[in-house]
Amino acid sequence: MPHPKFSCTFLITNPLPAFPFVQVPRASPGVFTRQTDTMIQLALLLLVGAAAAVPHENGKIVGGYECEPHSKPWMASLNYGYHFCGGVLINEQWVLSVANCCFCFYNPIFPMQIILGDHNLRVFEGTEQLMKTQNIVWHPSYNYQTLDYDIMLIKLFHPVEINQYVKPLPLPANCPIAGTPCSVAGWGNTASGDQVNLPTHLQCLDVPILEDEKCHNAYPGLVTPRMVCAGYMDGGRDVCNGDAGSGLECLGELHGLVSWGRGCALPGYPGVYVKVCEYLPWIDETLRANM
Ligand SMILES: [Ca+2]
Repeated sequence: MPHPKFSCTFLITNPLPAFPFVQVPRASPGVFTRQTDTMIQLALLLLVGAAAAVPHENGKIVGGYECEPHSKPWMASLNYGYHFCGGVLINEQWVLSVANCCFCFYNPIFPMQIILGDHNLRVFEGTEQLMKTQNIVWHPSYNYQTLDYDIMLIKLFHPVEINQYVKPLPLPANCPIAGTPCSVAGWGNTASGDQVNLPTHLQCLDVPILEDEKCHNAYPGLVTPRMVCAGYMDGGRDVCNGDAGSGLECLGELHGLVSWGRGCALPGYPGVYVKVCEYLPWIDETLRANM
């Protein structure tokens, strides 16, 4: 039986999570805010173009480095004229991201675009492919409070042109093993505390997969079998707001998607990622049902 297609207008009837709970989603600080607790307020702010005035959380890829340009050709920017989340190109017409990034409802006048092949967000480099979305499929079990099943698929309006700048990342053959070296990239905030410093150039960070035991100890009762931790227990290096939906690449495969965490780069609180291997049947079914 095909999974139901969830429209983002689903959000209209669902208030934003009443923060604080420990699972702070890592969508852009301009979009997701601890202080704003109703849809209406946030929608109005965005509709009047006041996204920059929305209070922000701390956030970023912390402790990373500028990626070699176009070394992550599957990297997508979910964009409303400003970057707010990441995504991963998994074939010529589909991008995988996290459900907590789905803000397509908020700005019907300027619908979400997907930008591929980018490095410097502010400068046209001739490598970018701007895509409209044809369809967005949330996981039907997505829970915005626990962030379980935090995954969504975006079908692009047209297939991309595959080249050295735009290329899909293969889905994983198996589930990730602790200690595996991985890397993650994003245009999320690079400042800490209450500062905001959105980078123009794509930032990279190398992170190992962590043992499940460490992940559960860091977030007792909050880590489901569909989540995996990656990063460093001593803090200092992590992903953060604006990096949500970015892909965790391990040995040439997509093993995770940036989902949530407590703060960013705090000692004892590593990043929590969607464990992509758990969703292979759903991805397969969804793609086949939406050919
Ligand atoms: Ca650019």
